[in-house]
Amino acid sequence: MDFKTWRHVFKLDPAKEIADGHLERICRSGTDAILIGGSDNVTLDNVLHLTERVQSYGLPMVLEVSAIDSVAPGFDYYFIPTVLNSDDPKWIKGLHHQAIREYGEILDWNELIPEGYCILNGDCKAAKLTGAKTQLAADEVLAYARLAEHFFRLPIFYMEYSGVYGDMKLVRKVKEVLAETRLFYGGGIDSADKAVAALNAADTIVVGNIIYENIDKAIETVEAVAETAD
Ligand code: 1GP
Repeated sequence: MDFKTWRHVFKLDPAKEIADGHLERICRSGTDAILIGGSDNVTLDNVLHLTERVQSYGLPMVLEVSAIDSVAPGFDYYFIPTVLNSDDPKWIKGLHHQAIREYGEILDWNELIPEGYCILNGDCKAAKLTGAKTQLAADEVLAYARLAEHFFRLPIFYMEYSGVYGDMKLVRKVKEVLAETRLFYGGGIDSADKAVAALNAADTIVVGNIIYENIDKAIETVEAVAETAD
């Protein structure tokens, strides 16, 4: 199992309710992995509860860590965001330093995958929480991508439009400047067409909100990706 081959990922928010039947459809949809993460009200309890429910389907599971006290065992990977376009060091390396200070001796470094986040929707919770500077010109975004790949050597660069569908022209441009670093795109994918267009621009697409709004549409995004050649 290698996250570098994933093309479609569902992101489940531990703070949101999901019925068993819907969860089953998500986990049996053919998606490459389940990412568990959110920006609000993520607790150890709700992470553990959701993990337990997802585990039985045997899919690759990732915890995207947003708070140190909600880290649970049992995941294949722990994705650790560093928000490149925040000016608050806490979100770039502060919480990370704190966590390593506490758990550095027992961490399995092979399970930790740092993600260079570039948050591009100023209205989303993550942008507000981290004070991300989202009004960026294309060359600023490209410079963050290059910073991620060539300076920090991050395995993932994540263009996060959470809640809105992003600028695919810009996503494509970013893809052109990345070679080793994998480009994740997330935000506003709520149909087969948008899923295909986003996958044509990025390496991996992340589908979140629509799971809770329209489960049929969510499933369509996986089917559409499956029909697209790798
Ligand atoms: C959110 O990037 C993901 O972190 C997915 O975005 O919820 O808008 O699908 P949506």
